[in-house]
Amino acid sequence: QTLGIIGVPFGKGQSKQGVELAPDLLRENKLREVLQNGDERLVITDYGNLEYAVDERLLQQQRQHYHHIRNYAEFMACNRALIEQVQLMLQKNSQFLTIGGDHAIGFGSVAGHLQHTPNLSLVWVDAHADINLHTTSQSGNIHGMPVSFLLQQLRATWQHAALDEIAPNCLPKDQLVYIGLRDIDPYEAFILNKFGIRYYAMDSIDRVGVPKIIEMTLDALSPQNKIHVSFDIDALDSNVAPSTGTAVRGGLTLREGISIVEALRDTNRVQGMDLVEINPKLGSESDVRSTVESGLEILKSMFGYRRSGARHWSNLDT
Ligand code: DIR
Ligand code: MN
Ligand code: MN
Ligand code: MN
Repeated sequence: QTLGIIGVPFGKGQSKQGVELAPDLLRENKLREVLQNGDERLVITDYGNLEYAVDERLLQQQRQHYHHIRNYAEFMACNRALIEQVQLMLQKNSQFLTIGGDHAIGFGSVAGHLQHTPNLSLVWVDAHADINLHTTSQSGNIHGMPVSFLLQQLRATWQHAALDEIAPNCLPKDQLVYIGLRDIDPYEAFILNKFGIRYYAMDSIDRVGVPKIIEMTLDALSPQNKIHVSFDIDALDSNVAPSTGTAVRGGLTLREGISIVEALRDTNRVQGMDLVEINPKLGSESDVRSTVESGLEILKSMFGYRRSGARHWSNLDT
């Protein structure tokens, strides 16, 4: 069992300062120890924080086609580097963890995963659908758009982004499931419904509960596929994760979040995970502390200690 970790201190997918501090803050708060949990069979390699450089071609794409959304060139440069980094981590490790930064990096993390493992399913745990197009976004913030770069059925809307060059493998819409949604933009609702994308918003969770939601999620995804879990901390209720840029009340309890992650882990098919949108510059000191603690609990449930105390190891190949 080997786990590669990359920090991606990218905050230009939205406009609040602070998300870029999260990777180092989690490290300072014993990220490694939490994941390791005294089990020497887990070998953790921390690759540090991702670096990237913007080039003239991206600036030109931005000027010509994407000037109405913020920081397109930086977004692409960062994700291009992340796509390479994820593939590198998967050549050397059985699993990887990407720590944001804002959710704009969900594009590069999942796209890199898809280039290594084309048969991939994606579970996007979030208050938001993050599926805006450059033509539908009301905010201009790219952290509200990463899913549209990933989906086969939507990437034509990014025709000037050269996606077929940087990430030829993409995700079919039936291999995506959302959990936790409760703040969907009107155009996003249109897209979700038009394409029949599966999403379990908070009202579904209220009606049938997390175990049933997980059962339906796993029924929908190809059983042979590896799984990528992209976890936006704002999926959790703002009382347990207040320090995040777009907190929405009425979210998952910490226990529901842990349940979701444990159940996905128990499939032994999770090969990659993201944890994004923790912003230590928002809220009080105790808000930050509880948000970081909640994030660490979520990560622990995926890679570290189980509440049952059981330690069955997955048979994921390197
Ligand atoms: C909104 C908010 N849908 C947007 N998105 C957020 O800006 O496109 N995503 N906060 O995490
Ligand atoms: Mn998100
Ligand atoms: Mn969100
Ligand atoms: Mn967000």
